[in-house]
Amino acid sequence: MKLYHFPPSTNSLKVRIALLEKGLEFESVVIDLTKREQKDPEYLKIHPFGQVPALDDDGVIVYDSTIIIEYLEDEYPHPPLLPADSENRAQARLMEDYRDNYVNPHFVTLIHEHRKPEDKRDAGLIREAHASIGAAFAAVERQLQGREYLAGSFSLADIAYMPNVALIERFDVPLDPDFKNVAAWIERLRTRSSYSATRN
Ligand SMILES: N[C@@H](CCC(=O)N[C@@H](CS)C(=O)NCC(=O)O)C(=O)O
Repeated sequence: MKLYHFPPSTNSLKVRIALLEKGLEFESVVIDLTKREQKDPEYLKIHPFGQVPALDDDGVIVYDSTIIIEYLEDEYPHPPLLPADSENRAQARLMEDYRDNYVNPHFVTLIHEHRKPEDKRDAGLIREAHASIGAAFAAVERQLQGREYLAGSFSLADIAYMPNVALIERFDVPLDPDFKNVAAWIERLRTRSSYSATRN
């Protein structure tokens, strides 16, 4: 199995964490986004939209982080990373979708700003991203009420947030101290051995 990825990319990291949780080995092919390698004609044969991540599983090409981790779940069902019942599976997918559309984009802003020298960063954009992340996590706080993980048991939904959780720490993103469920969940996520992938 070959993973085409860029280590600082949150969507790439989401797939790496899923591979670790599944205990699957893979060959790493780094596509350097800072050199626009994602738009190389050869790579566009793998990922037609020129993005990371993409997976080549013995000739089966899959792209888009959410679709890749669903593929992994279908193809390598043990250990299971989706709940057994339809209601919680839907909850997991809804929370993944929420992360992809309403959480991760604000982290992409932060990644771009933090890549610049400190005096060139747009403080206004960073403030706005912090505020949007804070607001987005209010929904995560509600989802975690009475649950240890987003869909009950640990699932693909939690994996989707792990790269973002690591960036909260790295970029000092302030979260409302009243988000007690989120704080406890973050501690749970940090104890998983797959979380170590966020450190390299
Ligand atoms: N929906 C896609 C989004 C992929 C995506 O936005 N990848 C970013 C890195 S996290 C990328 O390749 N950016 C470079 C580009 O779009 O040219 C997924 O989940 O895989």
